[in-house]
Amino acid sequence: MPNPKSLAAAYTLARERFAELGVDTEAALRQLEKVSISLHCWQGDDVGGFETTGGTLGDGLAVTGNYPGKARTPQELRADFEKVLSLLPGRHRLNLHASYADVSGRSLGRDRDQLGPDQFQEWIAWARAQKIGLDFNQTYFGHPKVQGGFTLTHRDPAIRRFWVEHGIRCREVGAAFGKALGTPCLTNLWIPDGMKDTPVDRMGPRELLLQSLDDIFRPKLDRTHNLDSVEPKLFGIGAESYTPGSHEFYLGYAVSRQVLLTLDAGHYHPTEGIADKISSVLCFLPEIALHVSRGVRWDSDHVVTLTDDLQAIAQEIVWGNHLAPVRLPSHAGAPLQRIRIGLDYFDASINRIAAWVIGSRNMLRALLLALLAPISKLRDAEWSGDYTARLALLEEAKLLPTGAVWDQFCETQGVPVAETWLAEVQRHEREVLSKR
Ligand code: RNT
Ligand code: ZN
Repeated sequence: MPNPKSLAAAYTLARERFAELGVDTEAALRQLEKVSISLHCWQGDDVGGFETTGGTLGDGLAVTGNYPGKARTPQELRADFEKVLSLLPGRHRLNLHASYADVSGRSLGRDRDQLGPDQFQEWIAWARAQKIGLDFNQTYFGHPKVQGGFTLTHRDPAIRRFWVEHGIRCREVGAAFGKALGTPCLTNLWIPDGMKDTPVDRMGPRELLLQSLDDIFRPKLDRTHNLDSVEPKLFGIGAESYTPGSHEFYLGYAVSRQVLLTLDAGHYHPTEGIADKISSVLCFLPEIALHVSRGVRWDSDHVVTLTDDLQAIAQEIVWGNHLAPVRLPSHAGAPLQRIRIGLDYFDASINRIAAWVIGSRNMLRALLLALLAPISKLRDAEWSGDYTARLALLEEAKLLPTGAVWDQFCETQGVPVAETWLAEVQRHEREVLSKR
């Protein structure tokens, strides 16, 4: 257990040190406190969901590991998530998938093309009680109608229609979430469609996808309730050679239709990061979303760790001034949250609650590191062409006492400081998870 007196002393010294560099740690913590990350429900049960349609995971997604104690019901998943929230500073959101419809009763027998807000009433009531917002995703995997790996690009119009209906129904669910909870729901669309080997027709499936998407987005919904997003991916398991929904495809789609684009850190070639894409895309789109993930060798969706890639993403968000909502001259009305941060990974080889907590705390820590960087000095150096000073300061900043500021943040937010959250997760594992 860290000694509270030492923590307080460490923070005082850290605050002084940062002040010497022109950085106000108190202001940084006030900004960090307002950050709301959309936490992915699917870390809690290995992307299983609660349907009974007979599909199994696959379709480009793979979860490895069989650590005991996974959530088997909506009740267990909600309880686990509450535990996660209790270990994180700040107020965050939950990101649901359509396959997590709460089927206790009413919705039995409803297929994905018939879902509606009714199948999510328990989630809405719970989110309201927790005072958190919900985000949503269409589920285009783990279902018998994902045939040959095709959904919205299937050659059979009846299959495409089924999935178009699903797309529309989910947008309606998203709007119901947003309306009920008073915070817009991001409804994010990703499909697994693709080909294992070299196609001879690359255009055909893309034309079908374009048509299907236009059909899905045709019904106009109130943007204060629902925001639509599309998520590109360059490859997947069993789709190594061709993906109709590539980056260029969806970039063009998002810009021309003014929907959001979701950049997933694992969806590009292994050395290609998403950090540098953010400012490019924001020149053409008012708002985007992120799926912060960690691919190891491929889009393996490992728990987010405090890597250079993660820090580069956080720096773009913070140094680009995208942490808080802003008013854009081109957009009248309410200020826009230009970047919505979400997490996307699933590790079943370790305690799933710990996996959630580690990744979420790392996202916050990466933001804190960026908030505490001596950015005005760095900008001065860059703008005056002094790249020696820029490099020197960037490297010196890496060992500044950020940890003491993070501990202070956890302490004042009333959540476990430093590694002490782990003991709580271990206790919970002994008392709850191990009995499942
Ligand atoms: C898949 C996409 C997608 C999913 C989730 C479950 O490659 O990243 O976002 O991970 O929707
Ligand atoms: Zn993703």
